[in-house]
Amino acid sequence: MARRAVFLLASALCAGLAPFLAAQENGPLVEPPGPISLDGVEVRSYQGQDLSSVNDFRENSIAGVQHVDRDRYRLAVTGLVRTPLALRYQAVLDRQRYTKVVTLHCVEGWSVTVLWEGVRIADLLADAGYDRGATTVIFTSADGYSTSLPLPWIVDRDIILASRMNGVEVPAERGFPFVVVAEDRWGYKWAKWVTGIEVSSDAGFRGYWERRGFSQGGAYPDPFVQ
Ligand SMILES: Nc1nc2c(c(=O)[nH]1)N[C@H]1C(S)=C(S)[C@@H](COP(=O)(O)O)O[C@H]1N2
Ligand SMILES: [Mo]
Repeated sequence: MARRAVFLLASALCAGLAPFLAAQENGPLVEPPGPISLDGVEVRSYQGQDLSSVNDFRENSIAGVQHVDRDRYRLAVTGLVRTPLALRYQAVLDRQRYTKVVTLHCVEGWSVTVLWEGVRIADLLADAGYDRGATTVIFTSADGYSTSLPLPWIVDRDIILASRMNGVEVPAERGFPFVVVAEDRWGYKWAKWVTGIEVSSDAGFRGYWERRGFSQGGAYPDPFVQ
């Protein structure tokens, strides 16, 4: 009796395992991951305009791709402000959002046109209570990168800090969690992996590439070497 029970149990187990064993023989059950995992379907045209792909950029960052932990992330808004801020990722996302189609031109000669979505930097600065006499905003990043842009220009042009591109979350390769959409400025003004926004009166501040000879204003298509 006991032997029969063991036999039945063993048969049942084998029958149960059979489909899994068969699947194993037919190859892996999971598709191999693509080059960049996106959380949705990328938008490739918007209001009749063709968009580039999130993958059309050339990754040439100063210290390679940064992987920022979304739970531990804080966006610091500091400098000439009444109340310095340290905003969680979600706290930034929860604000009023804006979209724009903007082209990034890298000094290497390539460009990408993308539908960007994010928050107005001016809104973040207003929350911190910035000094109206300040001239400059300095951006700092997880990889030690830095660059600056004129404060009045950021306010007047509704410059955004983007968390989505072509309808998907900005991937690590493109600057997760936030990238500055510095329209009409060369690509080196588009800080990726932004961790700090500092309000300053140092209009002559020179960031990573500016210290290495790139123009401080960075206006496109003006010459970028001074
Ligand atoms: N933090 C950080 N942001 C950065 C850079 C960088 O090296 N580090 N490179 C800049 C340059 S030169 C360009 S053209 C754009 C786009 O770079 P990508 O093609 O490497 O994404 O990001 C800009 N922002
Ligand atoms: Mo660039």
